Amino acid sequence: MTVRPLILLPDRLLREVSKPVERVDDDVRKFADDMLETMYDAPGIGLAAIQVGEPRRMLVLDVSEKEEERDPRVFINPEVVASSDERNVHEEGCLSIPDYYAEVERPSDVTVKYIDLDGKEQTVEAGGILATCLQHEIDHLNGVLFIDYLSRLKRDMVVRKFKKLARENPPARMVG
Ligand code: GNR
Ligand code: NI
Repeated sequence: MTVRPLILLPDRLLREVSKPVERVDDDVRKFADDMLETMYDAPGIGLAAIQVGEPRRMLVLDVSEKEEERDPRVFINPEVVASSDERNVHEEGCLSIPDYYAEVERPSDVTVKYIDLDGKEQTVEAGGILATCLQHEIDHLNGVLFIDYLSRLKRDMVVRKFKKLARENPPARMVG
């Protein structure tokens, strides 16, 4: 297992629409392991593949309350097939937008269809933080970020701040 570097705003990769996983093989399972290790290392409660630079429709999450009782979950080709009219507001953050948090309103409950690591189709009915996190991650697979739900003023302020940070700290490059 390997912790992979995180892609940060304003990297354009975060705006890519990820591609469906064609078959669940050892490469996919190994990549899911790397994603989980990267998520726990960060630490975060969810991670989409594009956040480590791979435009595949895969996400991992662990919304367990206690750190000792890990509950790693992997969702391949996930799709929201139903969402509640009821909405709730939750404070969100994103590993690709470090140290910025804002309230986002989303459907409180969603039904998500996905493929598991055995290649089997599954359905989960999610509420609470699981529903919020699944929607946040599935948005990443479509190139959507939580700041897209904020006012244009707030979003532009965040994007400008991260552009400035990127100018001041250009990414280290491999040499040789
Ligand atoms: O670690 C994370 N916490 C979080 C909190 C509220 C709503 C969504 C999230 S997901 C985030 C990790 C991340 O950026 N996943 O894409
Ligand atoms: Ni995120």
